[in-house]
Amino acid sequence: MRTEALANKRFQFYNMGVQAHQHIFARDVAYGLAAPQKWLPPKYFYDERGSQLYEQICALPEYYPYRAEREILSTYATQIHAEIGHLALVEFGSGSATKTRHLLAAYEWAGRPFRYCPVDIAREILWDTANRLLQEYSHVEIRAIHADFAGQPEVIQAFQLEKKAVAFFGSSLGNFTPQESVEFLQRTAALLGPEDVFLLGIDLKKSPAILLPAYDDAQGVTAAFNLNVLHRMNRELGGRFDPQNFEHLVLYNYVQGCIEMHLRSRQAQRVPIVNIEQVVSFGKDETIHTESSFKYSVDEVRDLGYQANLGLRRTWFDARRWFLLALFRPL
Ligand code: AVJ
Repeated sequence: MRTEALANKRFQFYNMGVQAHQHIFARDVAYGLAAPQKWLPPKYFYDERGSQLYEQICALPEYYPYRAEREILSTYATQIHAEIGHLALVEFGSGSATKTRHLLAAYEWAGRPFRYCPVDIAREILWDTANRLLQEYSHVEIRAIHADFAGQPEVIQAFQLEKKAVAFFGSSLGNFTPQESVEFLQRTAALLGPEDVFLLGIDLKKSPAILLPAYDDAQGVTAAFNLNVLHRMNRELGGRFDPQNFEHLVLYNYVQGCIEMHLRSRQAQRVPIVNIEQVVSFGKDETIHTESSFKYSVDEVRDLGYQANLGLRRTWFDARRWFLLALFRPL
């Protein structure tokens, strides 16, 4: 871990395990593309271009989850802040923190110093966002961690916080399988003290007539977001993918209760990836499964919590009840 020495006393930036990223990306690609159902971890969407595309997705008319959660955070910021009680706010997958701002504003209005501790895999966005927040909020003190927290929520121990509220917004938990979600929550719960809280923003089950367009928008931004991972493999791993030879595919998996995104090969083709000394063969219509986005019911969310020794204490919804913000406390 390296802490960058910065003049600003209100700001600390930690880099954790970032040097190894390229090596891990190569390993994950080699492993995923050798499987019978080819797949890639969705976290690799978020290079600089991918992060920008995700911001664009959030502005799409079809992509309701972002606005639904923002509605909840803006409508109930004061209530949520009162419930949390000015604890240091740790956020997994903070991104540009635009929704979180509503909650941070409630902290700021309290007129007392507070600590915001964002954790994200996208370095540029994390850095820029932290700097912007420092300018906007005079009472905020920021400690940021650049890390891949997915398999290791323990990275937040670097913050050395006695009491904290840990937030996981944006329905990002939905990218984990239910089994991975329970494990992530268990390991996160193990980091919580008796007075700490866990805040989870999660997308709820609803008709595929609403879900499918949210992941297959008319402007093709989500398609570009999906295809961007091919560009990333070309750039970072010497891949020879022609993105024109793949198409964006979205389906709702009723059995598992998740949206699935795939990249479908338009033709039979062989694609070299130089840096991993592999040639990947595709049949016509064969897919790479690039993302699952699990949708939950309120009961399923409560049950997820129980399995991790977290008790559901408060729920907040948007007006359409499409999205849930859940507050848990250790049991
Ligand atoms: C960032 C995980 C919330 O699953 O809705 C958006 C990512 N993928 N459009 C989601 C995403 C395609 C998103 N999360």
